[in-house]
Amino acid sequence: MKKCALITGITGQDGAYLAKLLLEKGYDVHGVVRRSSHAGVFDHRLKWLGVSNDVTLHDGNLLDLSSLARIVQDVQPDEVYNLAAQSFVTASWQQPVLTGHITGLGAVNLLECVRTLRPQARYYQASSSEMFGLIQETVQSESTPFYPRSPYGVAKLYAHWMTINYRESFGLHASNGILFNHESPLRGVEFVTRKVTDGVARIKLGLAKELRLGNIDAKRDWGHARDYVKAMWMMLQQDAPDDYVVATGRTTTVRAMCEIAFQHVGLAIDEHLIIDPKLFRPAEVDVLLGDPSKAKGAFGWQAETTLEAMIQEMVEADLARLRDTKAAG
Ligand code: NDP
Ligand code: GDR
Repeated sequence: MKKCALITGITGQDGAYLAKLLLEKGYDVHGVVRRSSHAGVFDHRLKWLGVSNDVTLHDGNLLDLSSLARIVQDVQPDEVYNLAAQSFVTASWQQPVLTGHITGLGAVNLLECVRTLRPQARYYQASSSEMFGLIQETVQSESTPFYPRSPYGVAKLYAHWMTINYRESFGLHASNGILFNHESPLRGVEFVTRKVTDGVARIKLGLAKELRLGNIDAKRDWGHARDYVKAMWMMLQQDAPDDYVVATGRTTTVRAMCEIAFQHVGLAIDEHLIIDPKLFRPAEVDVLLGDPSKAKGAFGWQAETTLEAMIQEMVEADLARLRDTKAAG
């Protein structure tokens, strides 16, 4: 019997990579998509990966429990991956209530549907290293205390604890993946890696002169989304549900990540990079560095892609995309 997976956030970066992985493993893959006035462009990431015709999409919204109930009832999934969220940290100060509804309470809407309609399904919650926030320990593991620094981080922490609560209260097979930053050519352009690779590609092609960034002293533990979705799947294959940190174990400043991109195309960073105080955040997470040893010990997961290889792949993808756009227009 084919296994059946339901993915919320299937049109996002991770949703697309996870859909591809599960299709390769022989799953029947279903995804939740919210209605958009831009019909037709919503699944561009799935198209980029060549899987848009192989997944079944259902109209629904994490804010609307009735839509999720209908979908869970129809699909009867074996595995549910809750990847949908308002996921941009900066936007969470501009829309803190909406972020709380989608990123926090939205997870509970889905947990309720699983609990009442499909309790045997295994559930994955997309938790985040943003929950660590103001760092209490130099290297963060599953036992590091949380101290979120943004409305997004607070909302994620609520969903994280509700996932644990549903596991302990109702015996659901529900796991939290505490994922550190992960990127790819499918990353939204508002996030710093993709903003940098897109900006560097534009400068290289003569379409822009400068790149404006905020706090380039912040440090992040960056991995590749393709590697990280494997960890999500592996978590749900374990006999017992649990919570796992997923990270590379290496941290790098935004500036050093930027240098990789500029060097790749032979440009000097100091001739193009401008620091814009307007892009600094009301509260910053200065440094993140994860310890993935629990995931490695439990199911052998480890990051496969270096930061250098990933940034170069992203720059090349942005160069190709911009050249295509230029040629077409
Ligand atoms: P993206 O921002 O690329 O994707 C978010 C997805 O959520 C999109 O498909 C979006 O749909 C969907 N969505 C947003 N609001 C709703 C809603 N109300 N109802 C239904 N769907 C909705 O995120 P990523 O793929 O990067 O991340 C996946 C998950 O992992 C997120 O929960 C994120 O917070 C979390 N995470 C990400 C990390 C990272 O570094 N990437 C690290 C740790 C956690 P639409 O296309 O319509 O906008
Ligand atoms: P983050 O990712 O907030 O860690 O959340 P982002 O790429 O947005 O920021 C990383 C760091 O770069 C600094 N920075 C800038 N960031 C952006 N976006 N734009 C800029 O111009 C800029 N200049 C400097 C930021 O201040 C920050 O320190 C991501 C999201 O995917 C979350 O959903 C996820 O949970 C966490 O990663 C883990």
